[in-house]
Amino acid sequence: MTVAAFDTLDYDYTASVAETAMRLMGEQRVPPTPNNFHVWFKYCLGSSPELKRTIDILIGNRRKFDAATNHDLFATYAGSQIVAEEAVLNNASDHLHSVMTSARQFLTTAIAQMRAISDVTERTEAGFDPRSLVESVMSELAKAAARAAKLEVGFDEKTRELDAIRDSLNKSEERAKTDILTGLPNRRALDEFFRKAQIAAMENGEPLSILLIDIDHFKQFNDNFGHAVGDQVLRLVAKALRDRVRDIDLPARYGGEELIAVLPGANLAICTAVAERIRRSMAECQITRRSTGEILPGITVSIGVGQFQFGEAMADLIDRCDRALYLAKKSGRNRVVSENELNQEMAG
Ligand code: GH3
Ligand code: MG
Ligand code: MG
Repeated sequence: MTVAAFDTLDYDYTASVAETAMRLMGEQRVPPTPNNFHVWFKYCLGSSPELKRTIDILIGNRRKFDAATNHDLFATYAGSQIVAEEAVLNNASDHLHSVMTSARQFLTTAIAQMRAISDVTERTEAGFDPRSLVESVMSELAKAAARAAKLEVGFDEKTRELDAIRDSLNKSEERAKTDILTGLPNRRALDEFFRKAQIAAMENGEPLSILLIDIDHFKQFNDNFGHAVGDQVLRLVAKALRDRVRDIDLPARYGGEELIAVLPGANLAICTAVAERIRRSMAECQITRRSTGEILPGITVSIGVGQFQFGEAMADLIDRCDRALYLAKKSGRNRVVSENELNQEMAG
């Protein structure tokens, strides 16, 4: 879809953009694959300010365009957009077409009406009886007004239909970014949010931190009480997380029994404090089985915390959180470990 839009550009210009893209890819050692070319062509075209900023920051930081980064760039700025654009276009094109048809009809009628009025005016100039001419003009104007009013109703209807389509597209996009089990944003939403938060953090020089939560001994819990009860617990942890982050943060389901939160503006200490509150709320929570009233063994979580380093990929930051999380598990579970402790352990 995006490629089709490129086709409408003039040949010389397109060729020069392509040449620049190939040159830059060569300089940055980006393998010339179709997906990478798509990204860099778009970068050189300047059609996506976000893509441009991200690549400029990566180049400014002398980051390597490794396979993961290239894949991320394509998925974020080219791949997913193509899918989204296709969905929007496929769903809305019929309605847009009918609106365009109405518009054309409206203009055709309006032009015919103006001709009729101007015919009457010409007759006036030719010296006809003024009273009958005034009546003719008035009758043509009345006809024009009636038709315009009818078309306006049609337009209103189409506009409402388009509004409904836009709403349903927004809702389906929302669904595509939500995890069904927990109701939290999913990985896709996380990637998108982090990308923007990362750019904002680099531009404003503000900190950005994430916390990674893993339920302790969850397999055993599932084995003892069944997967359905396990699912309820997962929802409970999701709620504990959602309730303890701010509106500007993004809590998300990272995978299986792992939840994550991105905290813009928070440094390691603040993020660790938030993580600690989440950990404590779970440790203090008593879980009762609704059907039987049976009190279930307490659920605890371990959390790894890390702070974004200028220019790094999300995967690298999550990797440090993951290692901190592993250390939390190793040192007894039901605890929060930050990446600082990771460094201390390596030094010690
Ligand atoms: P640890 O304290 O080391 O994290 O132990 P653990 O048992 O939690 O870790 P492990 O990785 O061995 O097991 C994770 C379990 O999480 C296994 C799987 O059954 C459970 N799990 C993952 N996703 C879901 C889910 O959506 N629902 C339920 N009920 N369980 C899940
Ligand atoms: Mg796990
Ligand atoms: Mg676990």
